Amino acid sequence: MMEIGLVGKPNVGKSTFFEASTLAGAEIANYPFTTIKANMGMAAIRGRCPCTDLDVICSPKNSTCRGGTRIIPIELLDVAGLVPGAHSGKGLGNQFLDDLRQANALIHVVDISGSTDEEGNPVDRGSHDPMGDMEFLEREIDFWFDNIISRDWTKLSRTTESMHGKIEVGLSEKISGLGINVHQIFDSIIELGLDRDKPTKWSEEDLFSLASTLRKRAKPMIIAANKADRLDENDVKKLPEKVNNISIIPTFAEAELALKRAEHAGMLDYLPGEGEFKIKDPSSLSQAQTKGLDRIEAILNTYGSTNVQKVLESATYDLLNLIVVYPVEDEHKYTDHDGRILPDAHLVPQGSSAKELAYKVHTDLGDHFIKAVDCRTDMTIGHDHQLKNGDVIKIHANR
Ligand SMILES: Nc1nc2c(ncn2[C@@H]2O[C@H](COP(=O)(O)OP(=O)(O)O)[C@@H](O)[C@H]2O)c(=O)[nH]1
Ligand SMILES: [Mg+2]
Repeated sequence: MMEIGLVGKPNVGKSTFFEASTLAGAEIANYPFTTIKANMGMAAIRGRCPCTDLDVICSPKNSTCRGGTRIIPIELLDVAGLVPGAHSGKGLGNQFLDDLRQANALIHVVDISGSTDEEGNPVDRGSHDPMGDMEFLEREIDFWFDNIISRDWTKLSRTTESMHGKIEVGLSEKISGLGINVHQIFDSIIELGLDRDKPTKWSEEDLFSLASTLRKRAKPMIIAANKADRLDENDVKKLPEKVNNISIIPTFAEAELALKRAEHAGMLDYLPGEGEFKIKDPSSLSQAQTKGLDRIEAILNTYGSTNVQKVLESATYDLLNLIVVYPVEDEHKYTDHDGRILPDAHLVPQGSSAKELAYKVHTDLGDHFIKAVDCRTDMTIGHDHQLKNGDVIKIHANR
């Protein structure tokens, strides 16, 4: 399953974002290092369910459907706060960084209101420049990658050179588990213009550049500019769309969590990502609750949503370029062998072929792939046909 890591210094709202997205019990408190152990939970992204177009009533298995919107689970990891120096162990930093090995993408949660210093201690609003946090975090993760790559580098580079081996292969074995494949390593080496035949000649700076390049490929990042409610509307609107090619989305994690909790308690109807909610029984609310919900309503009216869902979906669809496809066994009824209609939603990289989908469903199905059928059009498609978002696919295999 796809995994996204929430990273950032302490006290920026990671656990709030996490709980709002998962409604699990991550601790929320106003001091650093509340979250000592990495916390994994199930969040969800939305996709358009084919049931509407195909005019069927679906019976999903690995996901759910709410009125034609498919809710697809993803894993979310709440990593404890990282401080400058984390890669060298400061604040238990390298333990926390190791939690990110499996992550496909990172959400960097920043306190955009500037009311936490670089260690995460509360300070006057606006007295800390959040732009500095963006740089430090990337650098920490680069250093973490660099530490892993540089460990026993002399040995690896010498052995590879003397055996006329491929350095990208040796490296990929060395850093297996970081979610980087041999092609990405090869491409990065070429991009940096490093001599593949002479890895013993690579300098420390070369290795650091390689670490940084690999990190950007393996752990693409999006910024949640959180606590945006503590900024003036004009300042929020003035936020750049990107910094160093990293997208920035203002978020209101606290408001999202309040809505989720109220929804959970049966006080209101609210669908994550939507720009409105409906209070079930206004007369049952306390004055404080009414006031709180009024504030949240003002946020939704101004910004369209709390943007928590938007960040998760942007990470999935824009950053990782994934699409959702629906493999089925019966191409006319769109069912699996149990008769469930449109059972599974699979997230696959844009450009994936029908055969790659077959492998994702089951190794056997990939090994014995003959052809596939696009169930929406009834057209036969070959093994290298590129899938589109929302495709419903029947795979024919030799058994
Ligand atoms: N104003 C405001 N405060 C927030 C927001 N998100 C989180 N907080 C507060 O920031 C503090 C730290 O949040 P927490 O989630 O524990 O941060 P973490 O250390 O990064 O996990 C808590 O007091 C939260 O209520 C937000 O969107 N707006
Ligand atoms: Mg936390």
